[in-house]
Amino acid sequence: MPTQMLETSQPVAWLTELPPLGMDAKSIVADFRRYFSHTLGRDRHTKYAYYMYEALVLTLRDRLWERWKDTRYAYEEDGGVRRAYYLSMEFLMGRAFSNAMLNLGLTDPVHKALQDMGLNMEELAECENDAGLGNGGLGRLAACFMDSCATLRLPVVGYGIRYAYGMFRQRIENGYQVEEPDHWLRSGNLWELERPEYTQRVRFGGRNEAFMKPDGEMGWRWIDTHDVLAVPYDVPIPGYQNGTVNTLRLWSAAATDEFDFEDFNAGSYTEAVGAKNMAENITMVLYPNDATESGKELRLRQQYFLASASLQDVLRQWVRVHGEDFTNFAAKNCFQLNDTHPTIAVAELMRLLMDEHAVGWDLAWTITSQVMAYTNHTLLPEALERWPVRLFRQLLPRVLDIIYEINARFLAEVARRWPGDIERQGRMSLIEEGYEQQVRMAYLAIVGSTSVNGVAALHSELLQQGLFRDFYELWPDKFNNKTNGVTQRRWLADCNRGLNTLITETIGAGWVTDLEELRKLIPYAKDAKFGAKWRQVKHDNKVRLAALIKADCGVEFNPKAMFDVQVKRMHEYKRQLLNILHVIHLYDRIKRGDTANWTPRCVLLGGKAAPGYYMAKQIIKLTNNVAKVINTDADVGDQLKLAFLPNYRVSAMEIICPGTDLSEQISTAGKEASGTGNMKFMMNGAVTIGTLDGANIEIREECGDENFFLFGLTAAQVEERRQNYNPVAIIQSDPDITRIMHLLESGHFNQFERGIFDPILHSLTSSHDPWLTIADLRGFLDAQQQATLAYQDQERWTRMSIMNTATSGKFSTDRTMREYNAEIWKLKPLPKMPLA
Ligand code: 17S
Repeated sequence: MPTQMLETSQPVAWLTELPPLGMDAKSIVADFRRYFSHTLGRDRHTKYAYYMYEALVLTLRDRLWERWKDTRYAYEEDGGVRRAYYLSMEFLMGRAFSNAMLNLGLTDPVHKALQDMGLNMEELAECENDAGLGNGGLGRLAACFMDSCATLRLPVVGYGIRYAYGMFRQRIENGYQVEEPDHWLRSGNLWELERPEYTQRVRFGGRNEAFMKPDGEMGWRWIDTHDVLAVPYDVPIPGYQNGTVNTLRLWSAAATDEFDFEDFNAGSYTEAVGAKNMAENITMVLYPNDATESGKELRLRQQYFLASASLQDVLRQWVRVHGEDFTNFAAKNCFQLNDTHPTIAVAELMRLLMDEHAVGWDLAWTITSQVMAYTNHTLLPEALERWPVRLFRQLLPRVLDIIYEINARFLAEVARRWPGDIERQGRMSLIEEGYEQQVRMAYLAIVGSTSVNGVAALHSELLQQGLFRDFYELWPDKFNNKTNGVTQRRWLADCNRGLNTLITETIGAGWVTDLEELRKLIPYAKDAKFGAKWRQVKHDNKVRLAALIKADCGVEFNPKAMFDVQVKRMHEYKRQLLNILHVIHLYDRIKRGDTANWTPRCVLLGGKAAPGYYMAKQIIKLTNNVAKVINTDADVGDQLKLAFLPNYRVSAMEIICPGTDLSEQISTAGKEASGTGNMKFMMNGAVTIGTLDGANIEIREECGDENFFLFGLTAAQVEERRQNYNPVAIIQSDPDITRIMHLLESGHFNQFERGIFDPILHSLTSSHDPWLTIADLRGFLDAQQQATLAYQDQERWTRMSIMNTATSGKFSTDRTMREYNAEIWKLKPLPKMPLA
């Protein structure tokens, strides 16, 4: 046992309250200077922005640390308050610096401090790497949830994985995506606190052995395992100016000592050291697929590693206070499963309770099925996780046995409810039969949970009527909706300083913690003077965005043009292709001289493709080729620009959404579970062009039909249209579409790369195209023309923009978290903190 993991018997009476740290510019300057010189040991020869950034983080961090301790103590009141744990394989945190300043209420003092020293804040902030520990919406949602829980003073702990390599960095080479490793921890991470004292041991492999328990019952032992240590790193999550700092606990894998000794005894020193990697591999890299299951053994190891370490950590804390009495465990704890990725926790909690804490099956199951809650994030069949039984048996034999037992008891319940309905039993079984038996993780999550929710009204409805229909019939009360949100602290207050100031001057600052307050802006939508200021802020944000695009794409965006933006993961269902077809249409009109009453447009796309997703990568290449033709054509000039922004990430979105006029949310209806980028754009005064999909439906309900450009088939119509879909007939009967397709087919955008876009053309023209892109194209072109006309009337556009921000209140994660808490978690907010 390393000495740091052993408690001492020495007293802690000396550990009394320290005086609170100063929150003024003067104290900040003093700390900053001391950290730079004494702690970091730098001087005038090492005047690097990075060291100044470090000194500033250390200064801010002390102020987080003192609030963090108060919050931890508050968790322990009355033998421990009821808590929720958010289990997620992804937390897409982005940068912490600016958010920490905002939530500590230090933005102005730090500004003043730096100004006094003559330092430039932006340059220091740029030193921080994004924590890219997530793929997209699901991971960023977890991060927004953490912010809102801390702001609402909810006792919620996040549990995740500390990947050494986060989401890959994307470069564009000859128009193609190239992936580079994201070694985000290279220069260390000052925002985390390693806690080796809370290390857990996670087991893999081995076999099951039966034995007789003292009471004569049969018990199982899981033996001959290969163990890995899980070392926690805690990340502070400050609430908004409320003295509360919650915890995000990220696990990192380390080899055990025995791991080495086994091989040392065999006399192979180098092999033993080399074998360490096998254990430490587990948390090396984030899987970069966002919608297809990977099916890889290492991924299952990651999932079990997260679930087991987190559950053991919670049980350890429980036993420390309550001993081996678990009667109140379910009253004090609940676990929210972020998709099926951590769902193995259902079986693992059963195992830990039974095998490690001597709880019988019935009580263990009562506890487990009361504490688990499952959130589904996708309807795409290819995203539904299934793990081969064979893999489970190899890696987690004891866990597999428990899953079989859960299934047997569950199927008996199905049989009681629907006697003789064998087909239904087969459909609902946790084990899918076939060439290879598979564990259906979503079904395990439903059976093992007290709550199952989707992430937008339409999505939850489709889950109940489609994907999970059988389970909805069995347990209608388990199912519910929790429409997603985003945190307005990061996604408006912090990333859009200009709008923050204008809004706060106009209606006060209440909206920062109560977003519905933005409704007070509605009367100002018709106020010409306010409108002019609104436009000026948007213009300034567009200048800033244009500078980013110039720097990263080499393309000039004129801030007077309409900024039309689609940034999100590259996926066929999100239909970036539909967007490009519209751009080609505009290009075609310019080339034909059909430009009477033209509105200049600058179209921005950005997003990563999963490295193995061929079509998504081709769509990136197509975007870049079309961009090259358009941007270098003298006839086009300022009337139309197209750019693909490489390496889309959280910190890029913080510049993109404030500078956007038109937000593209154009997925095939029924495919985008919710979307959250759509909410960030709306909040920042972009108008949406979109389908009736995911949260778009609720966005349109809030802002009103007249402030939203709607087009496309509904989810029901999509299902119907698939039966008789003939894209070629549509192409032939619509001259605009004929010309667009002709430009593509003629090789105009790939003159020296013949045939490279054939797969794209083939999918667009196939009657089996699942995304029905051509079916929605006419409607899309018309809606785009409506947007153009609206934009020509700048007063009208400004009104629409203001109305979008003013009615975005519903899409705060504060509302989302209140709903989770009222209906699932039932936590009591922590008391007001001393340093609020
Ligand atoms: C998204 N789902 S990112 C939905 N699933 O597509 C959005 N990732 O519509 C929604 O707004 C968002 O969730 C938040 O609710 C996502 O293996 C699935 C996934 C991730 C990783 C993986 C497999 C699947 C590495």
